[in-house]
Amino acid sequence: MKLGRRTVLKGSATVGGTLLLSRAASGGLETLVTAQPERQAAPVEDYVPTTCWIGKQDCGILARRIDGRVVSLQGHPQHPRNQGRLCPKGVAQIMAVYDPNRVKTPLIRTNEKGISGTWRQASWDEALTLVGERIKEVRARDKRLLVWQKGRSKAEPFYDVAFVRASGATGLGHGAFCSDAGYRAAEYALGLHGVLHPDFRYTRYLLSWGWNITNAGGNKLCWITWPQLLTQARERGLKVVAVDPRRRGAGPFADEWLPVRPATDLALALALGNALIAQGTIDREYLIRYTNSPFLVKPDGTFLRVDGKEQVWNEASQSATPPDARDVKPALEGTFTVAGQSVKTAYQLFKEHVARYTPEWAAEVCGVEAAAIRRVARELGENAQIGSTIVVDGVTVPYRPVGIMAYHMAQQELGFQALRAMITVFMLLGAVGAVGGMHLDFGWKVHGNYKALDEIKIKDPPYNIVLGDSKYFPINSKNPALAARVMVNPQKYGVDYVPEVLIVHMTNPVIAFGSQPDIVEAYKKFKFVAVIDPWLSETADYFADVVLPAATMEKYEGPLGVSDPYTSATTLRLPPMNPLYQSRGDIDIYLDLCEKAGILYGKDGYLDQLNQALALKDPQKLELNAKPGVREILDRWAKSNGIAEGIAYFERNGVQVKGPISPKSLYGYVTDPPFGGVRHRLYGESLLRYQGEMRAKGVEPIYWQDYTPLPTWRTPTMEGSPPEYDQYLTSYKMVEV
Ligand SMILES: Nc1nc2c(c(=O)[nH]1)N[C@H]1C(S)=C(S)[C@@H](COP(=O)(O)OP(=O)(O)OC[C@H]3O[C@@H](n4cnc5c(=O)[nH]c(N)nc54)[C@H](O)[C@@H]3O)O[C@H]1N2
Ligand SMILES: Nc1nc2c(c(=O)[nH]1)N[C@H]1C(S)=C(S)[C@@H](COP(=O)(O)OP(=O)(O)OC[C@H]3O[C@@H](n4cnc5c(=O)[nH]c(N)nc54)[C@H](O)[C@@H]3O)O[C@H]1N2
Ligand code: SF4
Ligand SMILES: [Mo]
Repeated sequence: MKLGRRTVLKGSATVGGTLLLSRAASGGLETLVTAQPERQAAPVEDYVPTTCWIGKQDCGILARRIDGRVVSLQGHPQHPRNQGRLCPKGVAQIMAVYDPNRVKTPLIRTNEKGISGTWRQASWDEALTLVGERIKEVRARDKRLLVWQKGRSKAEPFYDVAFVRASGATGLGHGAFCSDAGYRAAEYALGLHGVLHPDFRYTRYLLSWGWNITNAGGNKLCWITWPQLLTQARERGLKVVAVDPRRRGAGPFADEWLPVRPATDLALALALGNALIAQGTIDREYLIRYTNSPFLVKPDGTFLRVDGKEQVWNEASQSATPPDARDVKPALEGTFTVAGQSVKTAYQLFKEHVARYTPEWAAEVCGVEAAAIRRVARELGENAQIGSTIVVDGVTVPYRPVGIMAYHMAQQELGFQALRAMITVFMLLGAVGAVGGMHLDFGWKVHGNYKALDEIKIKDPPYNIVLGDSKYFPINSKNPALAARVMVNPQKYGVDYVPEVLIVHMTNPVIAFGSQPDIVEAYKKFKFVAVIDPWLSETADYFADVVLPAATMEKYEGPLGVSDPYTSATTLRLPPMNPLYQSRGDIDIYLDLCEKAGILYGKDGYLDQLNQALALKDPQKLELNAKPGVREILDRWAKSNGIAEGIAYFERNGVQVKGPISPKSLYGYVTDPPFGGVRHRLYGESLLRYQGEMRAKGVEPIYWQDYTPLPTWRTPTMEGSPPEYDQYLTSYKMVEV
């Protein structure tokens, strides 16, 4: 069979940085490459850009089409996150797109809930009217009765922000089962929203701490980007130490394996801190200037304050002064007497605290030999080259080429404190935000939680279903399983209502969230459940009253930030063909659902919220009394962001690569002001305050025991299991799923 001329091929893929791509009529989009006359009879082959839909990091895709139908997928060469590659899952998603078991029309349940469903097909109008009416009815009584449960969000402004605000629903996420404890630890300690990754371009020594290198994600991303950067770093001589109960995840990419006993990572991190101090590889300058290490702490564990200001011991004047006093020379360690009371620096307390966590002690707890812990500490200390600097793109930055990748380490009972302890190791080395050091996000942006998590006002009941600001979980990640427990027994937690209507978006809580019995019991209590999903997930099968079939990759979605650590970029998901069967794009569904629920138009309606969430500027703002199409909204977003061509730019190019990220936003030491102007918290004074308030309010130790100002080891609850439970169950992702 004669195929049409390929419009995009190696070598001819770009013209002046622009891809030549055609969109045939079936996509409803303009054809940019005119077909040759002789091709008209032959099948037309072309490539259109879109974005991976099945994964987490929105890799760029060129969808190869024949006569407008997608036949295979390949990586977008200019996309910073995948640079022309796709992972096995990315290539194979075409099987999911054409899966005959997709839900093909809206479904309405015909049997009772709590068992596998029987269904009748419905029109979109009937299904959306039903869901819209239930939303309208429940909101009129009490907005708290409406819950929106999401999984991954592929268009936060449309879903998490605008829909939640317009509807007043309580929004629940899945992060509590992923890495939210790590996010909270990092936000609290350093002010950044992320968990931990290395500066791969410069790092020379990496702790791959519970990173499943050959199969899964690491911090924030899905798969391809980190392994690409890792292999390049290996070629430059990077040494990798894997800390994992399992060896296979790191495969051939690790030089050394520390087989840690599951859920003892906190103990190991504390012992590394102990060894670093013992061997003296401590970045005193960083600790004094940029952390609360020199702050003076009173015997009750709170900071010494004068006129509300924390104090340091000024070695120049031999007196307590504010940390920002002129010519101050703060002491890092020591015990001093101020106004008749004995005070210690926070670092002194840390040093005394970790003195008990020797490598020998940790060896007993984690099963890693003391000598190996000491060796790793020594190698960290040597490689960190404390005091050194390097020039990157003309900017002089401290150079500490020791890094860590840790993400799912948050997924354990002591996850919050384990991550704090890992962060502390790199604080001691001065590697936070250094060249080659420990990084957390793509750019050095201080998150609102740095302040918010330090200023929580613990309230008395009644509480909301996620127990936000409660005496039970002051630091709170809106855990859906906790909400489920609360729904099953609201009185126990001081909650005076039970939600009635649930919308489930892109998540399968019955399978993905623990504990399953709690989720199942709670879901039985919802009077009405609508599930938006391309498939009949277990959650839909057992609990949906209505299933709204979402399209897979064949839809508009975004905007999506697709920067890698060194390159800033944005993209959109574009439909390479029309939605299959009667499925529809999620955003289309929300627009119609809001209309049916009476929350689309007018002030504070969904369109008004979209204007704010997408930061649309005049003249691109949406009219508040007319329903736009999704393509039009994204077109306005693009124009509002200075892309004169609008969405057509993305339809041609797939991705907007804005260019390299400047060292001044990448490296915390040299941002203006350094580290965004916040002091890193070695010592968590507010955690101690929360503990005190929780105890005063009479809650049981299980709630407050881990609110300690310094990360503190305790034996995990599972160790108290009856002796016949003599195995550990650990989990990990697999590349093929
Ligand atoms: N192919 C594929 N890729 C994915 C995903 C997917 O489903 N499939 N999911 C994406 C998502 S949502 C995420 S969050 C990321 C996650 O990606 P990763 O952060 O790499 O997480 P896991 O695969 O869970 O791997 C965690 C590693 O921790 C080890 N481990 C288990 N228990 C312990 C312990 O107690 N201590 C230590 N030190 N190690 C332990 C496991 O053996 C495993 O090697 O992957 C993303 N990428
Ligand atoms: N058993 C188990 N539990 C886990 C994990 C695990 O590996 N195993 N990993 C944990 C982690 S790290 C995470 S992040 C969470 C993830 O858990 P979830 O957030 O529940 O994610 P998934 O299980 O991937 O479920 C996604 C659902 O969304 C549907 N879906 C897919 N694409 C779309 C779409 O475009 N639109 C809509 N509306 N729906 C779509 C899928 O059909 C599926 O039913 O689970 C956590 N819990
Ligand atoms: S790494 Fe993730 S986003 Fe990228 S192609 Fe694979 S599944 Fe898709
Ligand atoms: Mo995750």
